[in-house]
Amino acid sequence: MKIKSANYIISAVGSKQYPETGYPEIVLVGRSNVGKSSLINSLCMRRALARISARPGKTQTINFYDINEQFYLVDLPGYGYAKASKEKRAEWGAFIFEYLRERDKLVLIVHLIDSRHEPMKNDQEVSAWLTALEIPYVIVGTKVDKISRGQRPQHLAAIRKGLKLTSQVPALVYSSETGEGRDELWQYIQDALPKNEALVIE
Ligand SMILES: Nc1nc2c(ncn2[C@@H]2O[C@H](COP(=O)(O)OP(=O)(O)O)[C@@H](O)[C@H]2O)c(=O)[nH]1
Ligand SMILES: [Mg+2]
Repeated sequence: MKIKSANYIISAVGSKQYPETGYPEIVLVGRSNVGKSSLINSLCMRRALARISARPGKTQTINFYDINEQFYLVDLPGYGYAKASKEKRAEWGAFIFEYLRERDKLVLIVHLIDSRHEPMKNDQEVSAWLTALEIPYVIVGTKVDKISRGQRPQHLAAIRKGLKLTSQVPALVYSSETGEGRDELWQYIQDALPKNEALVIE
């Protein structure tokens, strides 16, 4: 796996700011604090590509990262921030929906779930909603370094059950601390990219 370049492009607050290069997009979505920014940094082997926020849920932006000038990793705003108002939550849905509706180059949705806990109600709702889009969809259980090896299958099974995933939906575990799961996730990303893009990744 070779990352030749990884660059932050923009934190979009509206659709007019979305890039227009037409690259394929890999979307990351998850609860606030699930480890999305850490995963982006870990995937790209960069320490500070995505900001790791100590104050989650502050701004609702869609962040685009250009990888190898071939595709984008797209970081959607986290949902489920405990202190967010009802209005903010509705805003999340509308913003994300607009993005998902407008972009025709979405090739993979990566849904992050904290592998330590059973999926919460909003994880279930978002999962049902994302699956209905019929875009390739993969589950990533984050922070797996916090779980002993022996317990991992149980935790992954609990995620599957909680989200009512069909056996076709792949689920893997990830640790941004150790890099565990990195190669596996890149493989899914590579498989999701159009052939000519995939060739660039060694
Ligand atoms: N142990 C461990 N902690 C993590 C991992 N990923 C993220 N974290 C921690 O979880 C918190 C939230 O991470 P962040 O990436 O900002 O989450 P985001 O809100 O989803 O972008 C931070 O304190 C991170 O250091 C991981 O793989 N293992
Ligand atoms: Mg973040």
